[in-house]
Amino acid sequence: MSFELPALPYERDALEPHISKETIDYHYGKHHQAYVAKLNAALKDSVHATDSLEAIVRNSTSGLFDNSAQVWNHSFYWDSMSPSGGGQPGKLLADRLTADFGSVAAFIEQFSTAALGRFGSGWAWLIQRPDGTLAITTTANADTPLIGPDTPLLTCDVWEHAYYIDCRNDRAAYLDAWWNVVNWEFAEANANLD
Ligand code: MN3
Repeated sequence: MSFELPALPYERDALEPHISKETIDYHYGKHHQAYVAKLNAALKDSVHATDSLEAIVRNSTSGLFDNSAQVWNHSFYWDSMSPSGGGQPGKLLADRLTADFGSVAAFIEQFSTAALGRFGSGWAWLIQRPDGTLAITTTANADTPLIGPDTPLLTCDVWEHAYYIDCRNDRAAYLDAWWNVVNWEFAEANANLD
């Protein structure tokens, strides 16, 4: 079994002017594609060769983990953005963000601070703890909450390849742009807000 690059959930220019088509051409068309190719190469003759992507992420190490997790993380990242994103979350999610962070604005500020503070390459996440509370975390390199007890709701890629075309080295400017395309509906759909 081999994996294919999953389809983008929108056209490559759909996030403009916030995320450029050129960024998507490289980030999706080159970087994500390369993780898929390296995953398939690493799976040859592996005991994980017939496993699902999630199972490989949860049960592998080293290169197999790095590439499978990066394939999964990137698909989750594309879904974390939408051409109709940005603005304010729906009431259900807004109420929970307000309960756990003080306000939606406070959540956005805390998430941005965490994303800015992630040293080197990695990811910022909104997660739901097993007790139901929402929390912000960051992971390094390919690391992902998928391997732990928390449920990932939303992610922002803070590897430099996510923003160097549009923003050069300015991660803060990328984050400012990112909130204009954040997919609140995806985050809410991933959460259990009963
Ligand atoms: Mn990336």
